[in-house]
Amino acid sequence: MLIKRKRAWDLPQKEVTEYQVYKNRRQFLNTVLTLGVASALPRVGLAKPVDELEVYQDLQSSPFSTDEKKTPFESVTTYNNFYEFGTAKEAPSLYATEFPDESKPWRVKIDGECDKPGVYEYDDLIKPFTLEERIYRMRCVEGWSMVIPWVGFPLGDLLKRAQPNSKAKFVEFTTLYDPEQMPGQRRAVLEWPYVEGLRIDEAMHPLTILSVGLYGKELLGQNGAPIRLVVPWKYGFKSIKSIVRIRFVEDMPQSAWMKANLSEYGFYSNVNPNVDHPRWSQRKERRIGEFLKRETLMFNGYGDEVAELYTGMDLKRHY
Ligand SMILES: Nc1nc2c(c(=O)[nH]1)N[C@H]1C(S)=C(S)[C@@H](COP(=O)(O)O)O[C@H]1N2
Ligand SMILES: [Mo]
Repeated sequence: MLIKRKRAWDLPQKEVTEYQVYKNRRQFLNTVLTLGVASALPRVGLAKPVDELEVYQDLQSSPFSTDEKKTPFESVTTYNNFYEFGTAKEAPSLYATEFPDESKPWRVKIDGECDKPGVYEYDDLIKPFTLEERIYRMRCVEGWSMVIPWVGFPLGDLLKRAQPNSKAKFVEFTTLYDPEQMPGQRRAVLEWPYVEGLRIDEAMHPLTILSVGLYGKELLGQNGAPIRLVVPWKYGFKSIKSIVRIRFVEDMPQSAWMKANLSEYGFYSNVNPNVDHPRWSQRKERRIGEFLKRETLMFNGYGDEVAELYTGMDLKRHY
């Protein structure tokens, strides 16, 4: 499944161009940083060269993919929210360049209300699954959106193997806690580690994936390497990055954002143009790279697939 490819000439021309743009920007940033402009800032390393990223071969395509124009690789990898590396959009691409530390094994614990809990090495965790490309819209609660070609597999396939029991009503996800690698965790921006949660039926829904890559290659640190959640009908903050624990629980998990401000960030956080954020409207959004705003779609345009999960629920109350 995975083949290391380091030659740009193996890649389709369009992607080569995107890489070139990306690399030029990296070089620029590295020059700026070497000149000491940002010398007071922690852990500035050289980015893993993009043409050394692992390339996934033979990805299965998916009927869930959109054919909308993809947001360029450069934007997807330099305009990020990953508060563990700082709150500025460019901070993750600047400070996650050596993340995750390859000398430390990445393990994911699966536990809680299930019959087959376990701790898996990253490779063993993903080995059983066929990787697909899923081109999804992503809508951030802040009012911008992208179209991202993820690589991943349905979360439900992994959850089923753990055999959740009848008490498993929710699934809780936890990001790595390691302030040495994640300088943002040295400041109390959120309660660390970042935690998110889904109802079990949301977690089992075929649109919900664990992602291990984008644009056909392994994830960069800034996008939540080596493995992150993607839930395309919910605001982006539900799609928790760099996961180390997946736990089946009976009670609704308290996410990092609920703890930070429950009146602004609820548990469900379904994309909904009719429910405003207390401080701004959610009617419209700016697709990164576009000038005019677009209408925000109910469930981010995935209503045909997911609306039935919420039958009978007042989505203004369960925001
Ligand atoms: N651990 C963790 N996961 C996170 C975040 C974060 O700060 N920490 N930010 C979230 C937000 S607000 C968004 S919009 C998406 C952004 O994903 P991307 O940078 O890969 O586009 O990641 C989400 N997952
Ligand atoms: Mo977000």
